[in-house]
Amino acid sequence: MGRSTIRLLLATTNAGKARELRLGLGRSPFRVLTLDDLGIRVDFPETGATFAENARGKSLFYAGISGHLTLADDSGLEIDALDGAPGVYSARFSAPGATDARNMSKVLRLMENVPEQERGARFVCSMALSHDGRVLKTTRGIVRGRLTREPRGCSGFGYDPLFFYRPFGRTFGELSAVEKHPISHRGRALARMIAFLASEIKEGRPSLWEGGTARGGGDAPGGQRKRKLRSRAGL
Ligand code: ITT
Repeated sequence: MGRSTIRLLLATTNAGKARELRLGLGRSPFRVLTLDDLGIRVDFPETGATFAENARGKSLFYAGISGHLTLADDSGLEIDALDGAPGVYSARFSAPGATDARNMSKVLRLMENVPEQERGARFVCSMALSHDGRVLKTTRGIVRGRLTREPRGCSGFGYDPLFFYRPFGRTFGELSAVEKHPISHRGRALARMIAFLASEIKEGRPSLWEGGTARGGGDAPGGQRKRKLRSRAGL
């Protein structure tokens, strides 16, 4: 498979997310870029009431700045006993710009007197893919687990050391990236996004990636354009 010229921007400032997304896209035909690679330092203000709203806004925002096909992930932890909190506030639960350690301490404090059978929680991930002012696809992934009473393990990021995943008998903080990916909320949302991208590429639909910053090559007849796109995608 030749090296692809189709660029896909990961619209995240979170290094943990970026690592996991890169892992999941490892065998895809895209040339994966980060905001850092493009020198984009501006922050998207997340004011949405839902993960889906924030993911759409984030992907449109960075697609507009970069001109590239752009994938955004908005995600977080929803705790049953806290009526779904921290939810969309997961990253800044204890304070704006909070550390993972402080966010985990707050969760543990709030959950201190919650009995075992009421410690259910889920991670949710909404993804949105945008280009040229349009959201092309949204997907969602969820994984259920249970909150521990103290952090366990130091893999991953965010609330991973508190999130006990029963089928593996370990917290996400005790899983390797390769173990976490296929069963995680992010891995599940990404698998759906990759399936969409693969079918778009197979069909040779040009809307996703024509040109670096704008549409281009639009004068190729259908079959020729399809072949060109498939070959650019390394298929
Ligand atoms: P970007 O918006 O730049 O992508 P962010 O960290 O602000 O980065 P979100 O607003 O989507 O991203 O907040 C996600 C937070 O939810 C993240 O900071 C963690 O605290 C938590 N989270 C999401 N996915 C997680 C995971 O796989 N493991 C542990 N915690 C996770």
